[in-house]
Amino acid sequence: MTRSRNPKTTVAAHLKRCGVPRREFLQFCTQLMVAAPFGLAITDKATAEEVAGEIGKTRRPSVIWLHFQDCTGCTESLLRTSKPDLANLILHVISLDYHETLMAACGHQAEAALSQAVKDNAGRFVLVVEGSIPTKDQGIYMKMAGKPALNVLQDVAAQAGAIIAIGSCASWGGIPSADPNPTGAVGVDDIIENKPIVNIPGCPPNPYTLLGVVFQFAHKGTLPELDELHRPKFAYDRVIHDHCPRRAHFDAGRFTLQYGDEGHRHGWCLYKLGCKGPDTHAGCSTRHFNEIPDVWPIGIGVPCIGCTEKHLAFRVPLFDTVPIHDATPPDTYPPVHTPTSSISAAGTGMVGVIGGALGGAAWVAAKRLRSSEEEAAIVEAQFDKPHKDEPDAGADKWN
Ligand code: FSX
Ligand code: SF4
Ligand code: F3S
Repeated sequence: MTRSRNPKTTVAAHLKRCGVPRREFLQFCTQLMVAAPFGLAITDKATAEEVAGEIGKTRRPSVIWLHFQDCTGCTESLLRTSKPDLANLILHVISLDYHETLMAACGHQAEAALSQAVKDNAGRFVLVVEGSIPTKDQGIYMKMAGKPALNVLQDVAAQAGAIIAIGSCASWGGIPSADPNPTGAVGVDDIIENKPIVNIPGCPPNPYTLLGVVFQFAHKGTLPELDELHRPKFAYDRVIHDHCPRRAHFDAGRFTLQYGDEGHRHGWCLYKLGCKGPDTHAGCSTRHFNEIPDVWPIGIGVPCIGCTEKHLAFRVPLFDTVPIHDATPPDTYPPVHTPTSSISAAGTGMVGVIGGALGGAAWVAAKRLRSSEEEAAIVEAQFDKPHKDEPDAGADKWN
């Protein structure tokens, strides 16, 4: 962890002091722009330079990260990038002030670190919650420092500026809440009220969605627009099926029927293996994991299980199919196969006329271009010439 002693340190000042090359920071900003091309105030800029300018002057956001019932996959997806420098950079741009699996401290030292981090950043830190919270039997199925984890969450959340539930477990229970849900596992918003909560479901989710929300909160004090499940719209506004590379096979009716069959080897659609892509809102089909092309479930040949949807993953059996809502049936294709016929003599003549007309139009356009260039030169010359009434007429404007 890279704990900042000065809570007012900006991202740019911290990176500079730590010797992080600006080029790496620009690459990071480019990734953020790709993850959130619209709908996020922090990336709503024309270039990565401008995004870097905005993020650079932001105070490093204080993040306190608590673990509950989880597999640590969300943390892994944040830090197991294919480029070690990037993981290092992420730990520089945010101030990760408490994270059990990344800190050296344990026992009493860890407890002291948590209360110190909360005290130092009260009212402005972002609380990231990973994992579901057990509520059955007064929450005794998970304890932290001798207290039910449920109570630790309530205490820390009361001091937070905003809360992000990272992963499907923290959003609505995830795997631990699968039937029969022995621990009474729930998501954060079933417990905490009167605090802004953003759900970033996915098992695991894309880490850039988290970073985008953290920076928007740190920079503007606002959260991005959310959908009815409190997911940021910029990352969950469309279904996987809309941008799936196997969509052409779906439309053509070419389906994998079992793992390892001919269709599977040819990369055909996985719908009949239970792919939930047509009913799952997420950006996985365009924003892959670990910065490696095709690293996402369907890219490696397994169906989407709908891990970003409350009603799908760990609720609907893996091989069950979902209803198709908005797919374009093949019979509405544009007429790409228009019937062709042999060209008649009259037709050849017509082609000649059309060709001649196009050539003529090009010649006229060239003439127009030439004359407009000439016009531009005349206008330019007039602007360059100082007006006789100007006080500094004739003076060198660039001295
Ligand atoms: Fe695991 Fe996180 Fe899944 Fe859950 O991600 S990847 S089980 S969403 O809480 O660690
Ligand atoms: Fe892709 Fe699944 Fe849709 Fe097939 S059903 S096109 S594999 S998202
Ligand atoms: Fe999850 Fe489906 Fe993406 S299973 S990771 S939403 S492809």
